[in-house]
Order: sequence, then structure tokens, then C-alpha cells
Amino acid sequence: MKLHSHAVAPNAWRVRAFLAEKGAEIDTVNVEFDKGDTQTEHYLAMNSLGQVPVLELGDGTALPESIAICRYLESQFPDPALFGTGAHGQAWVEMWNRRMELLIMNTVGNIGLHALPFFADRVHQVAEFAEAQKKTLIERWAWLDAEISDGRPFVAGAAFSVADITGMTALKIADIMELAVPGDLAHVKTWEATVRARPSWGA
Ligand SMILES: N[C@@H](CCC(=O)N[C@@H](CS)C(=O)NCC(=O)O)C(=O)O
Repeated sequence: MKLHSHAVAPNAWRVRAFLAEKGAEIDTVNVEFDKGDTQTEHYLAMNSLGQVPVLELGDGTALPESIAICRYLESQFPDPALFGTGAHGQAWVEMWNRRMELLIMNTVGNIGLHALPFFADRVHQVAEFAEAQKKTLIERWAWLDAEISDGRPFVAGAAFSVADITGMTALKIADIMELAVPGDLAHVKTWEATVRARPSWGA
């Protein structure tokens, strides 16, 4: 197995954090966007979107999409389980991972896509959309705050899971744009301090 990654790309970090939580190490190659590494014929055959991460498997197949890679790695490195255990646990992690991705990570990602100069020649940027998404992001953090006000330590319950890693990925993107979680959201702030302190944060 070989992971095609990038030093600061959030979705590549997401997979590295997942591996770090497993205590697993695999071959990793650093891909440089600026040097055209993702636009070669070889790379585009692995991922037609020309993005990281990609997991190259021993049988010659290549798996793009960070969450699909995490799913695959869960089967290769089962402990600790990060996609939940049992019917109830797995369903709850799935639900919370989806919510963290669709409602929070995608919102902060949209701000980056529509505001950062790096993406100017990659997407049709709409500055007003970036500004509107900043307001939405604050509403979504507030929604999460209410959801986890029952005192659970992690977003899907008592156990750390891939849903927390997706939330951490949102924080990584937010850091790039200096978009702090509002200080009055005590429950999210507690969760944030907990996940930032995990060794995987530095993956
Ligand atoms: N849905 C994809 C998104 C991958 C993605 O957006 N990768 C970004 C870095 S986080 C990338 O490679 N951007 C470079 C580019 O688009 O040229 C996943 O989660 O794997």
C-alpha cells in the first residue's frame, strides 16, 4: 500500500490522522500540486480529479476519496475501531461523520474554495458565497454545540471516531483561514481542546 499525500492538504491529513489513531504506518509519497505531480498521465489514471489523497494498493488498483480510504484502512487495521462497533454504533458513527462532513467540513471548505487565491484558477469563485458561508459556519458550530451539550466527549458518543477526525479536518481548514470557533460555544470548545491535544493532530 502507498498513500499519495500532501503536507498541508486537509483531506490528505484526514487519512494520515486516521492512520495515526490506528498506530499504523504505511508508505507515503508527498505529491506537489505546484510541480504538476497530480496532472501526470500516471496520476490522473489513479484519480481523474487530480487530487489527493490516493491509496495505491498492492494489486495495482488505486483508491481516491479520503473517506473511502479510511474505510479500507479500517479493515486492514481494525483496532481501535473508528467506524463504530455493532449495528447501533456503526450507524451512529456513519450518521455523525456525514453530518460533520456535509454540514461543517463542507461549509468551511466552501469558504476556502471561494476565498483563497490558491483556488482562483480551479473554481469559479463567488466572494459573496464565501461571506455567506462564514455566517452559516457559525450557525452550524452553534448547532453542534447544542447537540453535544449532553456531555458526551466525542461527536458520535463515548468513543473517538472518524466523525471526530472529519471535525478535526474542518478545524484544520478553519485554521488556514483563521476562522476560530466562537468562544461562547463551551461544548464545542471543550471538544476542540480535546481533539487538538491528540497526538494524531500533528499527523
Ligand atoms: N473528496 C475528496 C476531496 C479531495 C480534495 O479536495 N483534495 C484537495 C486537497 S484537500 C486537492 O487535492 N486539491 C488540489 C487540486 O484540486 O488541485 C477527498 O476527500 O478525497
